Amino acid sequence: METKVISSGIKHSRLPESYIRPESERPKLSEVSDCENVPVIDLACGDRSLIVRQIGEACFCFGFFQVINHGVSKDAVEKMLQVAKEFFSLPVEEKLKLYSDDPSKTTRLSTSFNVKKETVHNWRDYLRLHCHPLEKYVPEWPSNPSSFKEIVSNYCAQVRQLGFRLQEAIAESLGLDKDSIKEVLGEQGQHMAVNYYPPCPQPDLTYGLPGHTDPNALTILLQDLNVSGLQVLKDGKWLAINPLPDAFVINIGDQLQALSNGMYKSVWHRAIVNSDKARLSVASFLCPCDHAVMGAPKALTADGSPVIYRDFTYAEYYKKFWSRNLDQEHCLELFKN
Ligand SMILES: O=C(O)CCC(=O)C(=O)O
Repeated sequence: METKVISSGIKHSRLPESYIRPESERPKLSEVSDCENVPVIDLACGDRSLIVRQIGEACFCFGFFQVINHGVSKDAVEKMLQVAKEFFSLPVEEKLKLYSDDPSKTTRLSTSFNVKKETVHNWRDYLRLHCHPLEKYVPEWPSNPSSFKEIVSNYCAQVRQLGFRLQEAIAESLGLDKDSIKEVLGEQGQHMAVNYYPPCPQPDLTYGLPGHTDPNALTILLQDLNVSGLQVLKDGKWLAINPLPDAFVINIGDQLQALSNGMYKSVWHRAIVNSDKARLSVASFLCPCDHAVMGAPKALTADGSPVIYRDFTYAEYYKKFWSRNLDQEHCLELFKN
């Protein structure tokens, strides 16, 4: 029986045709090496200027970094991963009650990326939730597992605070006032993608998620400790980011690239799948409010540097992003001056 999702318990011995990438677009896994120098930043090191400097260097050179001693409790993280596993282990009929391929729905289980737009699918199911304000969205979240709402709300609230601390340090690293980025982004939305990548019969022919950048401001990614799969593009080469205990991977999103006038890179990243283990990741996205206007702060162009992107609202950007396929040209290119 065909189902709409791939976490259906059905074992595939061959990759279905609709997931097979053309030869030139395949992940070429034998050419990927481990990233040996991932910036790992200790947020509790007690030296604020060191943290700001390390974050600035990481955003400039990599567009991503990992943080440890980040203030999100171990208990919250462990419970988040556990309840996510329990959700994806539910009978497929139960999960399908939440299924939708409409990106405008604020709570939905879906598969691949944008099934109605794409020509080749990705080996991923995901639960996508809007998370702020919690009291607005929690009532529509899954009530099975019964602990889901409480565990995920607690995790979201802690991750949000971490995101704000990082945005302050990022602003300072650009030589701006610490609150300036938060002020531009307004009352930030928060979304979560709980990604589930079942074992895949032919991982070299497909992706969990193909190379993309994130359309939001900042992404806080929790990786399953036991299974790697995240890769980032650095100097034209894909590098594997192996999970580090008690760490989050932080990605600069497209909006911070625009706000930094292109100085900080919205990093290209992708998720690959493997043949014997399911993998889970939890991405939390901080998003500007809809009417926030993205434009380089005057302080960054006062020396006569060209303004790279035209002013646009986040609502305009987000609509454009979801009207396209994930592996097209970078959406930010469409907003260049
Ligand atoms: O699963 C991962 O490691 C990456 C997830 C991701 O890039 C996303 O959810 O946008």
